[in-house]
Amino acid sequence: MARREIETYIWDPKAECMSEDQLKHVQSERLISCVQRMYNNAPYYRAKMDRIGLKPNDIQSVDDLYKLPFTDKLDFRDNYPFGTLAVPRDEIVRFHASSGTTGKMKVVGYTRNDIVLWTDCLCRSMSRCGVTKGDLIHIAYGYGLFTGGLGPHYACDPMGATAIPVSGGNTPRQIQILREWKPNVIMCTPSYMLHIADQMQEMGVAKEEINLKCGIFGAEPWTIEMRDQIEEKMGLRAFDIYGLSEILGPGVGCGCDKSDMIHIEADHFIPEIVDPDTGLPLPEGELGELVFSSVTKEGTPMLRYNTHDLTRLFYGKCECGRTTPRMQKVTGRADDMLIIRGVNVFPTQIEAVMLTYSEVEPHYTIHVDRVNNLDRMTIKIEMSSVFFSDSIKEIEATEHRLAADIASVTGVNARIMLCEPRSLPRSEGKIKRVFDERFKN
Ligand code: DLL
Repeated sequence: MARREIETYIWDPKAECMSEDQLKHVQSERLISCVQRMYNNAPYYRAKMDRIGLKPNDIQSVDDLYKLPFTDKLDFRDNYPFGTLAVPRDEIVRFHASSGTTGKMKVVGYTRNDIVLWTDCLCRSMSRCGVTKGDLIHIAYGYGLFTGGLGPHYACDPMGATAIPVSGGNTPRQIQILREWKPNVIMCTPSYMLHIADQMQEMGVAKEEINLKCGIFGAEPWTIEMRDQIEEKMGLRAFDIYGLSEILGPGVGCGCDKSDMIHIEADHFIPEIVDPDTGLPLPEGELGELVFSSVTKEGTPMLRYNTHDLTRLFYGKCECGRTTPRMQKVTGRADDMLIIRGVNVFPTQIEAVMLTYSEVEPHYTIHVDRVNNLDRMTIKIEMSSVFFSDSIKEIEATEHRLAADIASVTGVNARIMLCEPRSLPRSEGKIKRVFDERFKN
């Protein structure tokens, strides 16, 4: 099926279409100034630099980035709640937070300028997906400490668009608004969009009764196959938006209408890909961990923050006209990667296989446990309601075919359990699909 055509826009051509040299110049100036600010105002980072004898003057351009020490989620844990701020607390106009290790949240502060920066980045993202003046935007990301709701909410104003702050949950009400208010843009997690699509089907609401031209989905890994399903089920054009609280929230990067990759706002967030084992920078196109330096942030700037998201970076001009670096869709997290009997397995690999089967729905959970000291992976997948009425024999045959296909892609034999339609948990936010029982006492 041909993908729906929609008109998209470049919000800020000056920033999004710079030459390589211009971008490098802007990044270098901003990096030098950020290192200086961090050294002077963020004692935890100054200590990291002192430990390796690095002075702000040692950083003269973006080529020196690799000399700087990394930061990661442990810096938030160790400096909880406000120790990562690089400005006095009373210059912060808003806090957001996401869950961190050992129950301590990663707390991020935004100054007034940070909010303007965030809004500007989201205007770039949303224009890239075809949002324009007069659009009616259904925001079903959670509002609150999570960045998904309030970030896009405030970007609607400068774009001249109208926000409907629905937040997550209460799916029948979401559908009522989609049907009666007829928003033409929706923003939520891809798994929640599928859940809404299912509920619509159950309630007998056809996609022709709603009016969505595009959906801006993110906050969790999803595949191209899942994107195609969403587009088919909802009759919209689906875009991938990426971000993390520690760096900004949504809007660190977003897809365009000409490629399957995500453009990064690299004048603000300098990306690198590093080897997960050695931490050494990897060249263009190599798979590794994504690292960002948020050089224009004031409240909580981060230098060389390791996201642990696995992806690849590509440079050069995109067909859409932008020259900003592009990252491939995130395939998973280095720390989410499952190692089953020594083999690295990503949930997205399993999802991609599953979605080629018309007998099943894209709702699944992966369970890993250990029997007689051997890892065992069980994948529960929901059957489609049409297939569910078929014979046990056919169900078993499909389970075997799925197991064989998944084994050939991942290299791991898994037990497949096809389940009744609507029997697996749904999510109104980020979905938890992996249940690893191996390391519990
Ligand atoms: O999820 C921010 C966000 C909100 C992004 C709404 C997009 C839309 P956190 O809760 O801090 O922030 O989680 C960040 O989520 O490191 C990735 O592992 C994952 N993630 C975010 N966007 C994507 C995406 C928000 N488009 C973590 N594809 C990140 C894959 C994503 N993973």
